[in-house]
Amino acid sequence: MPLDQNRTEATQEDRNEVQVFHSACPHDCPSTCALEVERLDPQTIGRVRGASQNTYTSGVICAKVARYAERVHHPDRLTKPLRRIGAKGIGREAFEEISWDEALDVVAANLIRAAEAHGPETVWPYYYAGTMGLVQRDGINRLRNVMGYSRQHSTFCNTLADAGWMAGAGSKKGVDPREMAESDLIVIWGCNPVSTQVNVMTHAARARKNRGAKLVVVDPYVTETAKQADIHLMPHPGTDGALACAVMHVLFRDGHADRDYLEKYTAGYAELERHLVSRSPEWAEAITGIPAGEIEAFATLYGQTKRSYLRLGFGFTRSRNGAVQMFSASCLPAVTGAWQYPGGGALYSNAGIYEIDKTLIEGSDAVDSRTRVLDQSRIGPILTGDKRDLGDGPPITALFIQNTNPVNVAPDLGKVRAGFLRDDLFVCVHEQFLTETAQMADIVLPATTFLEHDDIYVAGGHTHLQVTRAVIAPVGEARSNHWVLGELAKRLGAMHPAFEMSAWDLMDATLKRSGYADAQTIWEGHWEDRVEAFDDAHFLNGFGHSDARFHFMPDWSQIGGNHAGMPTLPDHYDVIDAREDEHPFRLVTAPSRNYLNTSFTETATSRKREGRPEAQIHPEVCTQMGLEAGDEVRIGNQQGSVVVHVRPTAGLRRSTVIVESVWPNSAFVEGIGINLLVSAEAGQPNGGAVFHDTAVWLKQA
Ligand SMILES: Nc1nc2c(c(=O)[nH]1)N[C@H]1C(S)=C(S)[C@@H](COP(=O)(O)OP(=O)(O)OC[C@H]3O[C@@H](n4cnc5c(=O)[nH]c(N)nc54)[C@H](O)[C@@H]3O)O[C@H]1N2
Ligand SMILES: Nc1nc2c(c(=O)[nH]1)N[C@H]1C(S)=C(S)[C@@H](COP(=O)(O)OP(=O)(O)OC[C@H]3O[C@@H](n4cnc5c(=O)[nH]c(N)nc54)[C@H](O)[C@@H]3O)O[C@H]1N2
Ligand code: SF4
Ligand SMILES: [Mo]
Repeated sequence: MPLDQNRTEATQEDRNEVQVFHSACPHDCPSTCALEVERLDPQTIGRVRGASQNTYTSGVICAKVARYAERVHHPDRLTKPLRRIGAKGIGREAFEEISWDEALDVVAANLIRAAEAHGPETVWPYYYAGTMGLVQRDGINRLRNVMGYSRQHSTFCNTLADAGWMAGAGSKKGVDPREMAESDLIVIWGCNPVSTQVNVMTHAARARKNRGAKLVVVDPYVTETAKQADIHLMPHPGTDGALACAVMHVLFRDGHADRDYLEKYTAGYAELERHLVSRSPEWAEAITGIPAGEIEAFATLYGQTKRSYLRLGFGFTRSRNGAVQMFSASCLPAVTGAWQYPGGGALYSNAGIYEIDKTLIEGSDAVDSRTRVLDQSRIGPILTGDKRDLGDGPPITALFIQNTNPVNVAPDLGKVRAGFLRDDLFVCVHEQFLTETAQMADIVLPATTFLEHDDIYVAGGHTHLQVTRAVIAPVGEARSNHWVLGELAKRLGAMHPAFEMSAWDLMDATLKRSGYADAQTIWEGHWEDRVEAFDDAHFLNGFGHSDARFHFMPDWSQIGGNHAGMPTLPDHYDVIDAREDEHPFRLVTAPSRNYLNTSFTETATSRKREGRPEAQIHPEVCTQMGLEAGDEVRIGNQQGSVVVHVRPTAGLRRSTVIVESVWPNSAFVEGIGINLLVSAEAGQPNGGAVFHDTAVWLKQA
């Protein structure tokens, strides 16, 4: 049993026998914090703290995970399998408890029946990153691949950002975030770490304290992160490409470009320099709304500071032009040569450094490349039969869902909801809580949390791989994703060695075949730091492309098929959902601080701190429209309209509206959430949801 082995490392805190266990935060957050979890007894956890020994986490975690006991031991945790006997979407009263055997038999029978009627592609195992553990998150792909079910292009989150970063740098890695402590200028671009990855602020604070480093934030509104900045640049959403070009215009114009570096490490800089001549700060002001003088001042500071660190987030990539936005910003350190210096360069994600062989976990040896691939963000159009997605293939008639809550988080919610309400659709949801997606299910299965199962975690935001074991016994009859997949495999006749293995053995085998130490060894040490040597992390041994250079003229066709019209150099790519007379505002649905996507929307303390869904609107716009704080406002576009309460906020441009997310639909005045307005159109060149790219109108409700 994992618990007995875990006990060997527990430190006896006091005579109450409170024991402290190592764990790692599984939530979909780049910080992947190393945790110390108090166990009060074999069923119960106490406080959760950040591991002080881990030099990235450095003892700091967000408030919502510090009070994780509230979530693990929540009275609304699902503890038994449920069968729906009432209407969809009305809540717990529509369900009755059943046994695990019965539940699994019903699920298997329905998947078999659907596949017999329409072929296996009619089944869509649908998942995302509710847990980031490799075994519990990605194991669903093994069932999919062995059974020939529809494949999934996972596009909720990092597809656009990845495309943009890979275009220039060619490798998904960057400078160790701990090196921020050695920077003189930290630029937090399109992310809000005070809310979304708190540890970035720890390391930025060190640089400010030790070196007097300046902090610049690029964000369309005054976030809690922007409040801490020395300079806050406030672009119209979706215009960062123009900002980046104007900064580079100044860098070349004023002699801040490092020509030796450009010659040695980059390709296309002569074309870039010519192209930038017309991209002046005045040109960018007209597009971004940022005064040319502010752009000049930032560009000069950036150009004069060798140790400049860009922390590039996801926020500015959640837009139709998101890949070009990320690519354009990522060009800056290649122009100044900041990559050469300690504390200099950039980080978007370090996901590329771990090199885990997931063949066993995902059953990638069983993939049939002819099986269709469906875009997860287009679940609304897909469930409502859009031929652009389905072609001549079968409709989706069965969904098996783990680790995601699409009825809240997916774009084009009207279609998502209509799809889930179809009578001919069988839905099984494996969840920790009766989310609004689970409420649409025919069968609901109770899931363990990370404190009740074993797993491996890598991190985009730092360089540690972590191995964890269950700290407490499963709550009620909750079972892990891995266990459920194994039980379904038996009933479906799915054959793969990993279905026969325990999660721990699968972790161990995966680590070994990836060239790591065994699971036990890493678990005993809590983590393995995969930090690269300076020259590798700073790309001084070359960038990721075959010519080892940073590309100012990317080949977008290498990244995705939908590349027509994309600019050949960094630029403002004008394909966003533009403001016009009918839709004079741009809506950004940025993450809220006390929720993590929709996780924690079930906990009372998070809900209390967040209050209710609100639209942040410029006070002058409120006055013009006769809106006061707390009034209801209707926000709409061609997809529909949503009613929320008004919060007048001076910290944004008049044409920007912010609705922090992701709330359950039921929290909104009319029972439908903000993603009703978000388009399911896929960003270029490789897809990606466009959560912050929506032109809207406002009306008094
Ligand atoms: N408006 C708006 N919409 C957005 C975004 C936005 O910024 N604005 N952000 C988008 C982004 S970036 C993302 S990543 C998506 C994320 O959206 P979701 O994928 O829905 O996000 P999570 O809340 O992280 O996780 C979903 C569920 O996983 C469950 N879960 C956690 N661990 C386990 C487990 O071990 N087993 C099982 N079976 N279930 C588990 C949790 O209980 C939770 O309900 O939302 C997107 N939607
Ligand atoms: N508390 C909390 N933490 C989270 C999450 C959460 O929901 N809540 N979600 C988790 C997940 S799944 C993810 S992917 C990460 C996301 O973490 P981030 O990268 O921080 O989040 P984003 O949605 O990408 O938005 C970040 C910021 O981008 C800004 N933004 C939007 N459009 C633009 C633009 O065009 N230009 C610029 N410069 N900025 C823009 C928004 O106003 C917002 O302040 O956070 C994770 N951590
Ligand atoms: S900051 Fe992110 S990784 Fe760290 S505890 Fe909070 S949600 Fe988890
Ligand atoms: Mo995400």
